Amino acid sequence: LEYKTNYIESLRTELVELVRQHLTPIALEYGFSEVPLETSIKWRPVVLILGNYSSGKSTLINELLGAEIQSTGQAPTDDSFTVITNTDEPTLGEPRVVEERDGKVLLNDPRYPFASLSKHGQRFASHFRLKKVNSPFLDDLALIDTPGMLDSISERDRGYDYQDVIGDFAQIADLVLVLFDPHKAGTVREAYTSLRDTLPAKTFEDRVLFVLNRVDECASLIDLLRVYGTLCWNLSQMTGRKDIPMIRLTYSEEANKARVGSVSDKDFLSHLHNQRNDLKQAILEAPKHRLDHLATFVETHGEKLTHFLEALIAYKKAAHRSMLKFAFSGMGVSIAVGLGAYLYLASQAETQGMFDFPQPIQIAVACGALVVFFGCWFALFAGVSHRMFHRRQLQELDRLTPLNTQSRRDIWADILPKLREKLELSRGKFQTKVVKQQYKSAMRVYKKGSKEIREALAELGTIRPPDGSA
Ligand SMILES: Nc1nc2c(ncn2[C@@H]2O[C@H](COP(=O)(O)OP(=O)(O)OP(=O)(O)O)[C@@H](O)[C@H]2O)c(=O)[nH]1
Ligand SMILES: [Mg+2]
Repeated sequence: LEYKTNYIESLRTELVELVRQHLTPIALEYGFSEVPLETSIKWRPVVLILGNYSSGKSTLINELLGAEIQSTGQAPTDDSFTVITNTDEPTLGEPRVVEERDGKVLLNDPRYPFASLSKHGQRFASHFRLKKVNSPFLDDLALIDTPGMLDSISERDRGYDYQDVIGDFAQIADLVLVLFDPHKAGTVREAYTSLRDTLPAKTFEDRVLFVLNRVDECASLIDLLRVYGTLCWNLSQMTGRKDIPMIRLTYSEEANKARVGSVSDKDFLSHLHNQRNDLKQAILEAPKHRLDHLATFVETHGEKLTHFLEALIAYKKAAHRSMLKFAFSGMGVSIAVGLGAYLYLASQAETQGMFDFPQPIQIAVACGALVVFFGCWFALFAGVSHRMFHRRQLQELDRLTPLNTQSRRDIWADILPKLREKLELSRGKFQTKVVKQQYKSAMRVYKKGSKEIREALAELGTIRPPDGSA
């Protein structure tokens, strides 16, 4: 197990280093990211907790930490994003908040992975904070509590783009929990759309856990089934799929006990297995997702950047071909001009006795005319020809690279604006050698990095402690 941990750690370091050296410079140069790519993956494993307001996010977090760290209550209680992580030094005593940081500091601190969130502005920064808590639950991971999703549009004026922010956090997170409660099982759109748009499709199912929380508040088993059905229906409307992701059914024993004036028939609860502990276990396993997350990270960025560079190289190739064509036609015309000059001289010599030079000189003069004409042709029209080619290319960028698979088409849609910008700004003049070098290096990381890590993951899957429980 020790070996396994060390192995994971060294693999992780190696991968982060590969990204830093080979992918980040490209991403920065072409504007795919404002901060080094590895920023979001170099920190600790992160669990992001999303959900409707009052779905019990903070209650769950407090239960995991073993102390009242987050405030809880009916109605929207907390409109902040709170990162909860361990203390730098081991701190004895009951779990409590040992240190707090506010958003502005947090966004600018290079030790944390949140630099990319600075773009969401002041309003977001003032709704962002970090708490260091001395709870053993945080030994291997950090939690992020979020403001609840709201159901009415008018309530959503938060002063920053909630969906975008969620998307950015989701990219940092190794595991995303989405909590619903029986009262609002219909409000799934706000979270779902931003998750779908930012998380790579192939890891979506591994990385997102759906939870129907507060099930103790259902009036009866029938009521629970109705709520469950509603949630399934809404999720499938969102995903466009008929198969429903696994939804864990949980409730807080404590909150349930504290409920006053309960009138519901709670007999059904005794038949229902509270999946609270399973959920806790799943959260504790978030660090295991880190390698997979890294592999996917390298693959997504590798694929995107190599496709972009591939397009630049293809552009250059086409430019080269077009220039060659231009030169050949120029050569053709020049030869005609040279030949014309020669024939003219010869005929003049014969009929009028003018230009009666020896033949070698006539030929030399004709060649001279040819060269001068070609030179002028080139000087005058090469620029025009390139501009025409450039304009034509910009109109049909889609033809630059093969777009034969859906995933390539998706990536293409993503990189097209940047490609257009790069070509327009450089007017198609950039160094092919540099781009080719970048392509080679990105391709190596993309193929090697993801292959190595997938193999390692497969291997790790086979290493088990003697009791076979891991
Ligand atoms: N019966 C019952 N009540 C719960 C459960 N979980 C939370 N509650 C109560 O529901 C209310 C809202 O819980 P919070 O944990 O504050 O919910 P939240 O998702 O953090 O809400 P916001 O921060 O406002 O988005 C509190 O009064 C909790 O005591 C549960 O499983 N069962
Ligand atoms: Mg809360």
